[in-house]
Amino acid sequence: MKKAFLSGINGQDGSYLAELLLEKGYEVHGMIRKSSVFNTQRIEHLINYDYKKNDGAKRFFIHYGDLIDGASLTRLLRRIAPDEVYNLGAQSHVKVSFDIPLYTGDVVALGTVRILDAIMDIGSKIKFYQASSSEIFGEQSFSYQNEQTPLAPASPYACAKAFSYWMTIIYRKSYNLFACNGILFNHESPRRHETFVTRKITRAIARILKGEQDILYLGNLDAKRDWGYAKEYVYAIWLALQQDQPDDYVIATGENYSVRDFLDESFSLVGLDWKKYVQIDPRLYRPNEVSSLCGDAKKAREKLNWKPKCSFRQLVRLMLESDLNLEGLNLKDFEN
Ligand code: NAP
Ligand code: G4F
Repeated sequence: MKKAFLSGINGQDGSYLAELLLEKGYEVHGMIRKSSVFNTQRIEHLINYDYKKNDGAKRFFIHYGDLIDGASLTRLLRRIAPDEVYNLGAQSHVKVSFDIPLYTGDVVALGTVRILDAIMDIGSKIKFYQASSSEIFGEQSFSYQNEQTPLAPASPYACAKAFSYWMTIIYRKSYNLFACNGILFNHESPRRHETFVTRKITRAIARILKGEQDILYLGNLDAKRDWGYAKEYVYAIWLALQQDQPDDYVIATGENYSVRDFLDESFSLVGLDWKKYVQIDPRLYRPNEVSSLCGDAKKAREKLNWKPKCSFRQLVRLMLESDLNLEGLNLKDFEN
């Protein structure tokens, strides 16, 4: 039975990837950091569900640790001896990274090296996945970004991700480590944190319909992103580590839409005009915005045989449906 170790297991991707690995029969070990409030909301169903091996022993484990604490990482990896390590943990908010650049760099950039070094200490047979990001491309003149596109990070977060992207490649080349980067474009789901724009919008619509919110404050409505469905993207993450050779892959839908498009699509599903609710708050603008990102995932299609199925419209719908349900509402009751 394969063993996997995941940092960031309580994040959007960590929770979906843990589900996938458990379905595939893995023993799954997830790392959570100590926080003053409960931070296991996305994996409660996994903790409470008794995943068992054939011999009746448990298959799902949670451990305390932190990407800024290298000793904890080495200790955990030595004790668990995983076959695969997925580094999904991060201070993942681009705008927040301008406020806490040092912390972001510590977690996102140095945290990756701490895991790579722990793997080197223990044994280089471990396969390693690094959660890289389309943000490393920054502002581009190319309409589509792929594995050959030069990096031009535009935020502390992107710069830290660019550092860990290169360190993953450097460790692969220098020490023959099975280390892969997944360069994932934006991917969303009902488990997306509410501070990201898609979920902020769908959550607000549900609250507006419930009479709990009147105004939705947003920043730049013109930014365009290539938005896919997180559940499909974690399958690509897993596929990357099942190949014979380590490599780097862009994972994207190949279509992009603006924040304004997302507003049009989501509000119109419940028969509302977003212009009556949305107000621009200049504080939500970034000091340095990336105006447009759109991925070319040809390599993943050809080498991993991966392609996304969920369309932009389906994604908006499934997120909205989920947020309405959380408020005790039903999307069908609002559709024309
Ligand atoms: P997420 O929901 O923000 O999850 C990140 C997780 O990292 C959280 O569970 C968080 O723990 C944990 N974390 C934060 N600081 C940590 C630390 N110091 N030590 C250990 N864990 C820490 O992010 P996601 O959307 O699932 O994304 C997963 C990864 O892919 C991230 O690295 C992100 O940067 C990257 N990525 C995401 C996207 C996207 O569109 N979603 C696209 C490209 C790349 P708490 O729960 O305690 O906060
Ligand atoms: O939802 P966002 O915060 O996502 P962003 O910045 O694209 O980053 C996400 O995707 C990256 C992959 O490309 C990941 F690496 C990263 O970890 C994260 O998951 O913002 C999307 C766009 C931006 O252009 C932003 O300026 O929406 C715009 N926006 C407009 N109003 C807003 C808001 N973003 C947020 N978070 N909140 C707003 O009120």
